[in-house]
Amino acid sequence: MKRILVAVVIALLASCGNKPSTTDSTPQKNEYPKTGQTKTFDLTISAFDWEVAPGAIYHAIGYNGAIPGPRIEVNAGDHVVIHLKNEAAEPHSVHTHVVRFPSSSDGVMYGVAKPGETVTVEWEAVFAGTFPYHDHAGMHGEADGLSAGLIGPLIVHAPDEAPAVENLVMLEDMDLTRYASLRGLGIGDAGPPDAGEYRGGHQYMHTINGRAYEEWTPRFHAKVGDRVRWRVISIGREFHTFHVHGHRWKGQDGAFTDNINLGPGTYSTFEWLEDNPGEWLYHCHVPEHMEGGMVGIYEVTQ
Ligand SMILES: [Cu+2]
Repeated sequence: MKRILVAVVIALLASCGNKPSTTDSTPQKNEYPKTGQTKTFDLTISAFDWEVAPGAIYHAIGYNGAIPGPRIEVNAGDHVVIHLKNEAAEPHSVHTHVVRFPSSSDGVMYGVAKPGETVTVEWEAVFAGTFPYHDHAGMHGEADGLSAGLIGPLIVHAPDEAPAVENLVMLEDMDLTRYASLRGLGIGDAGPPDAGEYRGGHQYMHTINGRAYEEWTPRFHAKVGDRVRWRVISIGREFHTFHVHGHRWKGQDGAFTDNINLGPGTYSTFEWLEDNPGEWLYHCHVPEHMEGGMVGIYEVTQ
């Protein structure tokens, strides 16, 4: 009898181990309670020319005329409604990561806007963090939409988040065939490359927030003593790293790092208390990607 009781207790303990811990307060594992608030956004998909770098004109398709599209910024627990209007020539959608939604809002088989159509998708933003949203029309139609520019950031603030200077970074790989002109590579009417214009084999291909090279990518600013929060999303075709000079932060494994790995469709939110003034590079550490434009400047003043 005693042996049976021990076996039952062991079996119960084993089954408990398969369930989510009720004491785990990690936001990625536990949903935040609903706020009762609804946040509504209008996204219009259209074709437009986008300047990836001075003179580098890209035949883009994007959300609201920019790469990336607008920030969808909400609080954890908010209900999100998006009216998606498609003014482009092909079906497109808006799909996102780490929210709860019905399959009708997935943007793959359902929730897709045909040319001229407006559809509504709804998400429950119950997890905090930084995530991408992007086109996902059709089971295999994702890559073209992403490289055309149909990408954007979803920022979900946790209720206990400390106020911070926030730096948003979207790493994206641009498609060389979509350029109307490209200085240095002699595409279109840009003319032959001048001496010294090449900076790498992947020139103008790798971008930060739709822009290439430090003269054109976001220049981030902070002051000593600021809490600085980085929201980094990788949404292109290739694997990147994200490296900031002169700083380190706690990576997802809890160890300190100054360079994190980001595959396509991954993201990271991290922060530090600023204590190192100066002009610092931030960039992908793959040499061809950095030489191809994935580099910017972070300036810290006293
Ligand atoms: Cu890279």
